[in-house]
Parts: sequence; structure tokens; C-alpha cells
Amino acid sequence: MKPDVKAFHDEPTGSIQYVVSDPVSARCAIIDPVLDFDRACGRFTTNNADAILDFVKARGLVIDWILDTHPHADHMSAAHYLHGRTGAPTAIGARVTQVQRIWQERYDLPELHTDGRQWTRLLGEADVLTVGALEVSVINAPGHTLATVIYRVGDAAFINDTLFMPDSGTARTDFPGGSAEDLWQTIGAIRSLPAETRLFTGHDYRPQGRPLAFESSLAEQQANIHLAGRDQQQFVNERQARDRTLPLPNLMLMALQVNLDGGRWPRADAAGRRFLKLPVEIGW
Ligand SMILES: N[C@@H](CCC(=O)N[C@@H](CS)C(=O)NCC(=O)O)C(=O)O
Ligand SMILES: [Fe+2]
Repeated sequence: MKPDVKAFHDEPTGSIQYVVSDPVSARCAIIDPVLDFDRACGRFTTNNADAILDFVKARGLVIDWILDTHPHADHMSAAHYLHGRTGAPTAIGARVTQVQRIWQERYDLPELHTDGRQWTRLLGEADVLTVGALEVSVINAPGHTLATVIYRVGDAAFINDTLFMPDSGTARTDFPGGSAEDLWQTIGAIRSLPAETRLFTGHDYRPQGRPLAFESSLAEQQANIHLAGRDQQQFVNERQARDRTLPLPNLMLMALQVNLDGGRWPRADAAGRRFLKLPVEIGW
């Protein structure tokens, strides 16, 4: 089975969003759609999601699923917006409830439901969804976040923030619930996929300004700059050392509040005002 895969790139966050479709039935799933957020003026817009809807309409596709691979830390998810526009069901890895509990505690978010009710369906290892004649199977893929899942659709695997392109390495593992050891295990699971698998990554930061790239093969990933020649211990040591140098993603403190609520922007108060919380620290 060779599904059609169309990628949409969000330049400000380096995110790749996908429409994966069954060429026979013209049914599709949307993976990791981005909701635009202008941090400086606190404004949500829907340019990315609307571009995806335009594409879906132009191709005459029916959306069967709106899927997130993990609770993103660097951008807002457009899953809820697209659900509202299309009625299509949403899904994410079931372990998102553990991430909800971690951040509810850290941010003091008593109103956040931590049972995953924000999505139509919560997915676990080996669950299978259907998109026309295609089967979407779920692989638990912790490491970058503990709730990360990989979606396999025919010969395509949406590996999101596990491996980036070979010249960009691997995803960070320093967010709460992340683990370099888990990421190594997940990379092992990716390495055991069939050799012909098309790997679609979740970000491309275009090192040295090279053209956008998002698809790789297992053979190409042997040269991944964080993996080549490393054993588990070397990988874990290097990953953790690099993680200690990385600043928080620009949108992280705001994105998690939206994404752990299924991509809902903050509710309006009686006066129609909406707020996100900004945790601060005092440091000298
Ligand atoms: N500069 C970006 C960094 C985003 C970031 O940390 N991305 C995560 C994935 S959500 C990652 O794994 N980055 C790997 C790296 O920067 O080495 C931003 O502020 O949004
Ligand atoms: Fe991520």
C-alpha cells in the first residue's frame, strides 16, 4: 500500500504537517496540523489549517481522522479547529493523560481535564484506524515526550520528533516525561521497520539554510549525525549533553496549555477576553 503524502511546512516553527490519503477511495488523515500564533500580539490565526482544508477540497478528499503525534511544545495544534470545521474525529496517544497531569500540576491548571476527553479517541500500541482502504497503525514512541506515537500508513511512517533528517539528528528529550533512553528504544523500533519504509519527520530546521526536506529512508538514517557509530550509552550521553544547552522553544509555555486541551484556544470570560498563563521565575 502506497498512500499519497502531501506535506505542508510552517516556516516560523519548522513544523511539517501532513495529509496522507488513499488514492482509491479519496479518504485521508491529517497529521500534526498547526494553528498559527503570533506571540507578540497574542493572536491566533488559521492560515496553515485553512491551506490544508483548501488542498483537501481541491482534491475532493474526505477527512477520516485528524491526528496528533504528541502534545507539541513548539507550536499550537489545529486539531480542534479542524474538527470544528469538518466534524472529523481527533486522536492522539493515550499517554497524553500523563502529560496533562504533569503540566496541570506545574502550571496550576485546575480547569484542565486530565482524562483525555478533549480528543475523540486515545490511541495505544497496535491500535488500528482506517482511512479508506488504508490502515493506520499506532506504535508507542516515547523519548521526546512520553506520549509520542508513530503512525504507520502502508509504506509510510510518520515518525515526527524522533529522527529529523539525517543532517539534523534527533529530537530533544529534556521536556518533563522525556527520556534519552526511551528515545534510543524508539529509534530501535524505527530501525526494525521494513527497509523500504518512507520516513516522514515532524520538523525540518533547514541546517545551513539548505532546502526543506522531510522524507528519508532507513538506509539514509544510518548516517544520522546523532546516531552514526554510536551505541546506546554514547547516544544517551550526547543527547543529554546537547539537551542541557537548548533553550525552551519560543512558544512552549503557551503551546502546552493549548495542546493539552486538544488544541482549544483559551475560553472567553464573561467580557469575551481570553488569557494564557505565563509562568515566571525570579533569577539573578
Ligand atoms: N527554536 C525552536 C526549537 C524547537 C524545539 O526545541 N524543537 C524540538 C522538537 S518540538 C526539538 O527536538 N529540537 C531539536 C533541537 O533543537 O536540536 C523553537 O523555539 O521553536
Ligand atoms: Fe515536538
